[in-house]
Amino acid sequence: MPAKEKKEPVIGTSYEITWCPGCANFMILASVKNAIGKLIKEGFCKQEDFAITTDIGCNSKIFDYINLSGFYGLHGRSLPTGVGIKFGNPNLHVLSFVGDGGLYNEGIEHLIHTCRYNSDMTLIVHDNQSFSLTAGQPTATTQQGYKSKVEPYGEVNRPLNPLKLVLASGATFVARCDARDINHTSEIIEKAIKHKGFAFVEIIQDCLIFNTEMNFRNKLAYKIPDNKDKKKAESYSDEWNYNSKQGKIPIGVIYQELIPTLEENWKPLKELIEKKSYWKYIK
Ligand SMILES: Cc1ncc(C[n+]2csc(CCOP(=O)(O)OP(=O)(O)O)c2C)c(N)n1
Repeated sequence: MPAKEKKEPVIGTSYEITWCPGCANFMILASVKNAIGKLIKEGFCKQEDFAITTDIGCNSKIFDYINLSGFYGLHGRSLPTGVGIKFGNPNLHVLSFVGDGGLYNEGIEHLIHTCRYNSDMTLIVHDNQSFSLTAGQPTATTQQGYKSKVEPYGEVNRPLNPLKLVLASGATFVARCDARDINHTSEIIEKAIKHKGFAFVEIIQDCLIFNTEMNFRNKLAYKIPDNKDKKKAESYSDEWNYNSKQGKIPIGVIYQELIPTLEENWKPLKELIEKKSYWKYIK
């Protein structure tokens, strides 16, 4: 008898991709598809065990290009939508996608609280340091001096350092990747999905149309070994302030710790995990 052939999981879709030609989102899509495909093939979980949520923006078009169930949400609300899915079925592996504008401006409160909750899910941030879909307004991670139609004299405010924010807010997995390095990004996404708790993965990406002066930050990037020391994580986070194209940008797992998750701490959800079940309508 011929050995039963294992069907390859189909992670992509046949929808026309409408990102600009050469956009770094293509690379992020490839990394995500590689990571999910590998996890399914190695038996970590099935395709139907994943759910995705997105925001609004160039990044969020990814919703149409990944063959997974999910919810295409509102601007700034990808994370609470993901947490909501976890409350409905804590056994799902939820991946939330968002841009720097959606996360660090519109929805920053959700970031702080989800870190604090330690919900067992993965957040993938497409950080191009600009509100790109709406023509390049500055976000909270945009460098000072960036000139756009809304700020012809240049951005006046200092950028936020999101890594320091999530560490201070209690994130249990903090990673940074460079979109151009598809294999490395894929490995980090895999680790993030396997992490028990809230995994924050920031992907630095170029935008070919807006805020182009920050492109090629990958030249400053260097890989670090997985780190579990909080003090070291803080010092990695301090190495780059999002404001300059000088210095070095550490990429890799900046911090990881294991503590009980929101779902484990909340009795009814823990019971659903134990029963491998979800809320059902009871008459
Ligand atoms: C509440 C709300 N505010 C503003 C908008 C308009 N809007 C749609 S997409 C977008 C920019 C998204 O930028 P970002 O989140 O950085 O993602 P990118 O397009 O760069 O991937 C904005 C401001 C909106 N749809 N909803």
